[in-house]
Amino acid sequence: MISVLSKDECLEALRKMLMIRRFEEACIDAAHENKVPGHFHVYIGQEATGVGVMSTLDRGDYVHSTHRNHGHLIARGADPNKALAEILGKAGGYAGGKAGTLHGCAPDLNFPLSSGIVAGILPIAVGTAYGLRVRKLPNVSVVFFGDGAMEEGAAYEALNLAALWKLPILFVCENNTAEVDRRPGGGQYHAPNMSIIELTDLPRIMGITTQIVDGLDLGAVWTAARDARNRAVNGEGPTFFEVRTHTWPGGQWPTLITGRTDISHAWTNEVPAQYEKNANWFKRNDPVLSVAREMLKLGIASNAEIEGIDMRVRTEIDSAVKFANDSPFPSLESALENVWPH
Ligand SMILES: Cc1ncc(C[n+]2csc(CCOP(=O)(O)OP(=O)(O)O)c2C)c(N)n1
Ligand SMILES: [Mg+2]
Repeated sequence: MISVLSKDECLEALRKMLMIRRFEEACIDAAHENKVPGHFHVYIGQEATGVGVMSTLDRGDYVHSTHRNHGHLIARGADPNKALAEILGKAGGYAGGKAGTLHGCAPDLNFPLSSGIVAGILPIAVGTAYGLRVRKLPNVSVVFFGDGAMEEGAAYEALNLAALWKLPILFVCENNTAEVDRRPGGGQYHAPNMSIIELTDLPRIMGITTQIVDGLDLGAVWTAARDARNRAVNGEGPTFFEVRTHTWPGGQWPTLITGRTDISHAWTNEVPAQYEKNANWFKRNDPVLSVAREMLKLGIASNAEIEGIDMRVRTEIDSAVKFANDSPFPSLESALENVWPH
């Protein structure tokens, strides 16, 4: 329930969620104009997770992500100009255009890196948590990763050490295939090779606190993350969340199969005729529309206020697109900067 947040927190959370949605739509546009080198992964459908978790964090906490990092960056407060420029490989990006989409980062926000290697980021995030412990800092390390990471050995080593040393870390496993049936080994997860039914069973037997959270419910994500952060800074060790969201019908390669988000669908409940076969997405599975509906129902914001937020977000993203397009590609000489001979 969103009512666990104050009115201002709700408005800010919706703004961030819309910012992610509009940012990703801009990335898709850029891809169709052949401006994005390589492929990329959008965060559409998972906005309440990144925003809910990030809203509970302190500036001193550290965030780590995966190949699907755009939403985490924006939720953490990254500058959309620099984030988009980075994705387009431009010099104005956070890493001067060298990191691209797969290694999204915002070092000034304690978001040091993302890893495109499935589960590769978990041991790094555990290292960060260990560093916080050694330095006796009252902060946490947070790591976002997909359900597919649970197939990888690196995930088990990371979970094991975090549990053994009771490290201050939040493992946020984003299962973006909540709609599928669960049968061991039956291809039920996005990455289909798990022999278990519940992803939380594994960390639980290691002694890690676990929770399954509905990724459409911003309030539930926020409450779970706040409690986990409190436990972690009080020395009570890690928490593992499985946050369940529904697969965005845009699929593997982003096409706007559900169209550009029309925020008025939150109150018209309309499913445009051309998207009828994805009606569930509009009615139930889109976290942006769900949160807007919840805010309307509780009287936290009016239609006009929500439209106003969206309008301001769209203006901001339009300038990010201009900034990224205008930014030059990195110079040839910069290829030799930030590299170490060995
Ligand atoms: C070690 C490794 N194996 C395979 C891949 C190729 N790969 C990229 S994304 C992906 C699926 C990951 O699924 P999941 O972790 O659930 O994340 P999602 O894309 O669903 O957010 C795979 C297999 C990779 N990047 N790294
Ligand atoms: Mg997945």
